Amino acid sequence: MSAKKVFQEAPEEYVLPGNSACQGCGSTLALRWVLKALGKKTVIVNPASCGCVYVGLYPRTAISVPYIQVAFAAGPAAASGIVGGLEARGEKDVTVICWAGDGGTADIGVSSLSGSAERNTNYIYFCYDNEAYMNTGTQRSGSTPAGAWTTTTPMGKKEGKKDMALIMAAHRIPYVATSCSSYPLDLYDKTKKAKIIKGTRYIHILTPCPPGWRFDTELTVKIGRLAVQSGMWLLYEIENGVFHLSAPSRKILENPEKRVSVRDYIKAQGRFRVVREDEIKRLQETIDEKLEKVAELDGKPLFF
Ligand SMILES: Cc1ncc(C[n+]2csc(CCOP(=O)(O)OP(=O)(O)O)c2C)c(N)n1
Ligand code: SF4
Ligand SMILES: [Mg+2]
Repeated sequence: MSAKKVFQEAPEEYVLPGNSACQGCGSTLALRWVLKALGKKTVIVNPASCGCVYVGLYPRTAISVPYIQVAFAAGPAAASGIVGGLEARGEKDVTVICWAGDGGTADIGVSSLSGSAERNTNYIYFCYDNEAYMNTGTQRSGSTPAGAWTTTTPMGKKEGKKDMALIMAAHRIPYVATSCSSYPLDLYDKTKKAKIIKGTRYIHILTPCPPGWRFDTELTVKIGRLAVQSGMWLLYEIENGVFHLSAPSRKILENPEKRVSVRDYIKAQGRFRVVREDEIKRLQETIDEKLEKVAELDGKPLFF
């Protein structure tokens, strides 16, 4: 769908201006398009994160849908309770979502999230991934990529990024997707699709963060695009276990000349300043190999 059509179909804004996010925050961009796709009959459960800060302190709020803030590890458990309550009241047209950061998802909330997926709780879980614990000043999470500086990885993280989307797919839930705040139409379409599916749906969104990733605030959209154009971040869907690459990632796979080098992505951000040239070369080889494997998977079931 084109942006013009989205604004005709969903003119209402649910993320209000004047919120307390940093300038250039990718997370608020993503939430804006998610809520446009879901509409006003949405309940948001938000575990401790930057989201709690930019939505604001009671009695003020920066979003115009019902919202509850819960303890860091408890997002999916709280969402499960709300889903159960709505079902008991016979409310069928309300969408319950969890809006959680990558630390809340890949680390402290993963047990509760896995439990909800195992029960196939009828909700959509969104992980907005700024690749560190940003609300508390940039500590590493399981989702921080190798090489990235954080206050707890001063020489660059040694371990790789935990692949939460694939972990969630292994729960055999009906819908898993990845997206990025720099591709709002991709995010809008995937959220609309997820809205009408029943059961646990999981959407993992890469959301660049200027202060944590160390780039200028006007570059947020560009950095997210470089992540996808370099193959560092893949956009795909896994519907009922079948893997499908999304158009922006398919484009770089089918047209290698349109692929941006990993070096361009790395050098655009201060958080990777400790990464050496030989490490960038190795990372490029890893990405090239990953893209070859992904080409073979496209259109096929992921698991036996
Ligand atoms: C049990 C517990 N430990 C630590 C905290 C402090 N805390 C609040 S938000 C946060 C970081 C959240 O990181 P993430 O989920 O990635 O969201 P982001 O802040 O990056 O948006 C931490 C450590 C807390 N609220 N509760
Ligand atoms: S620290 Fe990053 S994620 Fe948090 S509000 Fe600022 S830009 Fe957004
Ligand atoms: Mg985070």
